[in-house]
Amino acid sequence: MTVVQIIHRSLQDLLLMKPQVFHDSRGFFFETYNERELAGLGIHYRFVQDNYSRSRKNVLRGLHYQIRQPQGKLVRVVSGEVFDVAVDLRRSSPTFGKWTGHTLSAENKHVLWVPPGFAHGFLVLSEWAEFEYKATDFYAPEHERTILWNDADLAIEWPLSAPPELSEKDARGPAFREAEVYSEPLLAPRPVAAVLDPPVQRSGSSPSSIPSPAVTTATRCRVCEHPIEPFMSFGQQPIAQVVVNPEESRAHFTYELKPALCASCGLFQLVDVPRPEILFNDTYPFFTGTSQLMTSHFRGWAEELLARVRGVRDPFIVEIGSNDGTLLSAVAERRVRHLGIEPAKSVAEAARQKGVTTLEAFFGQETAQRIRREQGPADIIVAANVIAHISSVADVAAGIATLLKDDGVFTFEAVSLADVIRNTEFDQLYDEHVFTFSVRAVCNLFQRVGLELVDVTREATHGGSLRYVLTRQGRLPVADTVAAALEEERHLGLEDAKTYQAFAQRCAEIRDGLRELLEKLHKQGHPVIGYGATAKSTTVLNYCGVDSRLVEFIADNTPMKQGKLTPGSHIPIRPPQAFAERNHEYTLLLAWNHRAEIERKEAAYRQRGGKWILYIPTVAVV
Ligand code: DWN
Ligand code: ZN
Repeated sequence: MTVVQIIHRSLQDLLLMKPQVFHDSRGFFFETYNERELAGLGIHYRFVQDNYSRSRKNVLRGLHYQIRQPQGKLVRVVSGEVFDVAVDLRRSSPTFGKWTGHTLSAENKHVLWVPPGFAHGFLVLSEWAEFEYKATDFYAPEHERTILWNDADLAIEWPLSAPPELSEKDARGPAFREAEVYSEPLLAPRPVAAVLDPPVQRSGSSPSSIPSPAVTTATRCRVCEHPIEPFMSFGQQPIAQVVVNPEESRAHFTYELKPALCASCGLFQLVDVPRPEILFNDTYPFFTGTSQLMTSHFRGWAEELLARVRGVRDPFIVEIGSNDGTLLSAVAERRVRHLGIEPAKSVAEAARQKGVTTLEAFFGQETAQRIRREQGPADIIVAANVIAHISSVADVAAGIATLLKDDGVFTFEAVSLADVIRNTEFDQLYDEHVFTFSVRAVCNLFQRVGLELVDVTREATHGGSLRYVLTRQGRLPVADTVAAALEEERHLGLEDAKTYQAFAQRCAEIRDGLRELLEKLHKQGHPVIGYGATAKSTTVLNYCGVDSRLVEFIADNTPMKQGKLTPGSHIPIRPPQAFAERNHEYTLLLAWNHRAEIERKEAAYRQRGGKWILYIPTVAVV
């Protein structure tokens, strides 16, 4: 569709366009849709459904919208004439609550782009009208909502000559004031074609099944909607845990890894985030149980949780992101009622084999309501290294508040922002870690849903994590640990932009230092082997430009990763035996958070003079 004129931009993001029409003696021709043209206008959505209707004069259809799976619509009239209305329902938009009306007809051939987040409707002005539109998401009746067409606050000036003909549902729509609106900002997609070139190949999910938009870009904080700006960039990065089959195409999907700090609520977040379905699916290769340390850590935590519900009748423990069931298996063994929620099939299957009841789903308000309805409220909701992975974290928080029993406890662990900044753990930043939480940001986030942070403790796992305990407001006394942690963050300057500039500078120094060291060893003819094909290593290898020239292979004990190549850098991944047999002198320790365990397992390497290359907090050979 060659757009010859943008006629109107009456509401934020809405576009009224006039396509180029070619007339000759036979009639006329015009393109009704052209992906590239629309991308040029900033419309990067993939359209998944076309709808067509015919209606008589004075029929009014609307005002319709879907509160979840919001649909963007590209609308036009094929025959006749309508008065087409869109109402902006996005609270974060400067035109929230405003309406716009346009005449669309077969004659003027105007095309209207109604972005997701708007209610839409039309009134037929001609004897009959045929109306067609493309939608960016599927029809979902359970999420469909209506606003009363003649709501007094909206005061839409329909060009009516008689009372309109309405469906029963449309005649009974709620007033705008009572209607559900979009309280979270709807993130605009980035150009999909540019980043999917050519797309990644994964077994069981063809590239074309990657839903659009592949990457969302936040210009506002995902929780408080304050504008955000990245303070640095780690460049284009592949998906951290899509290990590549050597036989398959090596071209890969990328997104730009660039973090930002919300100056209002203190939430540290990535600006660009790939869609979760691309990350967490049937080929997700991270299994908690690959580490003895993590297995015993989760066993210990499970014991603490079981102690908390001792004496409670028929307690119910829910884990969000239950992975391979390492934590819940201890609960299942005691025959305590439990439910693991895990969207990645690969690990969910492993959990079921351990006797853990597992629901394959993403967690949010909707899943929470369903579980509460079917199984009752939870005494404990637990989550390890997952809350920070979900870009719709506000919806997750709401879901937790829904599912939790009145005197229930929500406890979770996440990598600590203080540690990431203090130790320059830049490799903790990758697609899965949408957020890196500070205590302050956690307080602000959960306060919104009536949950209070009552305790926070340090855990040594993953290079420095925090374990948070929350309850409904005022249920338990707040431990001194909370004020102490907040004070420590202030002292570290976590609210200060300069802290992040200095962090960026240190990251660049590590990148240059590591690269220099690896180049030097290469020139001297020393082979370097990597240890641990971690998600973190994807950031390190791609940011520092390290490939199989500088690191011969990476040893890893995860069967699903062995025989594959690392994402982007394409370094072969081999089982730990290959490491033991290589007889080399230098190893880049990419799983540095498991250093003690790995050094113990590979004691023979040290004994024969092997050295470890570290890069956190600075580049060192030990
Ligand atoms: O948050 C996350 C954390 C919990 O786990 C996820 N987003 C993804 C994942 O991150 P990671 O891959 O950086 O985690 P790990 O635990 O540092 O990964 C360790 C890797 O090293 C695994 O691939 C297993 C491997 N390994 C090994 O080969 N031998 C680990 C140990 C302990 C070993 O002895
Ligand atoms: Zn914020």
